[in-house]
Amino acid sequence: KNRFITMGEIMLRLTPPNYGKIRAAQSFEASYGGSEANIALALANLGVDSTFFSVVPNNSLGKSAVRMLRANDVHCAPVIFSTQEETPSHRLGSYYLETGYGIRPSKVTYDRRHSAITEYDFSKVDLDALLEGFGWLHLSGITPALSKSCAQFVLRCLKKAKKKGLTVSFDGNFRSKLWTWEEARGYCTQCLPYVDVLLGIEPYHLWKDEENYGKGDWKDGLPLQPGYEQQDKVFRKFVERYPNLKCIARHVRFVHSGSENSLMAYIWYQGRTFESKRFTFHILDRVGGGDAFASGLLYAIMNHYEPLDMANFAVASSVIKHTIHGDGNITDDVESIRNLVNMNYD
Ligand code: KDG
Repeated sequence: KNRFITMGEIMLRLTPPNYGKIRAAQSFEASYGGSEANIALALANLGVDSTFFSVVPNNSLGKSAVRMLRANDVHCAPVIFSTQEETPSHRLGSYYLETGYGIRPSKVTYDRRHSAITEYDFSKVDLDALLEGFGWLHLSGITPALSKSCAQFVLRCLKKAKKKGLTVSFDGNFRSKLWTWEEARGYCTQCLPYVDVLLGIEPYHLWKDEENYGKGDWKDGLPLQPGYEQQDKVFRKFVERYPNLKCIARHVRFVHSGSENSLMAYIWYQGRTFESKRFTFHILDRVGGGDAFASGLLYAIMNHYEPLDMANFAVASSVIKHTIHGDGNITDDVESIRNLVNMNYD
């Protein structure tokens, strides 16, 4: 029943070693990442039956990306290895990550235009067949920002999944390098009626508050840090408008000095807002932290955790990811996250 499927772009990630600067790099460490792939991997690591769908070029790069997921127990049977005729640029997207250190933030440089997934004609995909047998679909606001065909496909997936009775989760995942706020807001608004579990609404927190729209404390990637009341109000507004939403989650980061930072979360579940513990820790690599949060939350919902425990588990999952190099939350088991949740922590 909990068979899980997600769809999105997987990319080659190139990172200068030892927190180096790209401008001085003489070598790059290669790994693979992409929000939805990260979630598929994290859930598989926790023992969930997890499937990934994407389009990659049928060359060594595409095959290596998929092999990495397979090595992490992700099912990749639906992945399309496209031919050069189907995707003329025949590229696997990539991104360069300059890992931040202390006060110096991480920097992502995309090299993903014309990647195979953006050039593929998704009208060829039989969605009924693709989603058959799954209980849960996860999508994000990154894929629709990639191309028109991707955007159409994501909406088709959402509608079909609802029709077939799957639980649908959606992470807003705003990427300012791919589209504008207005575009993202317009598109995501169309998705909301089909969503059960909503994440990544940080940049969208003023969606309904037209008067303040775009003027909030969200600036240059720094999130507004809401208190309980304020967050509860935002959640209520969302649910009033979209009563289909069963859970809304908000991952909040507080940046302290140096590499110290704290994370906590608010989740809306069964008509109430719950506030998680707050974890303070040092960051090793924060890329993929939001995906680890999402996968932790999804896991907790799938396993019927109590709402407060869901919020704590999701944050703890993200905290662990922040201590691991690479996008993927390579956790040993559920226990390692539970231990962190149960730790007497301040
Ligand atoms: O959440 C992590 C992602 O940002 C990273 O894997 C790259 O998917 C990516 C994107 O589009 O930013």
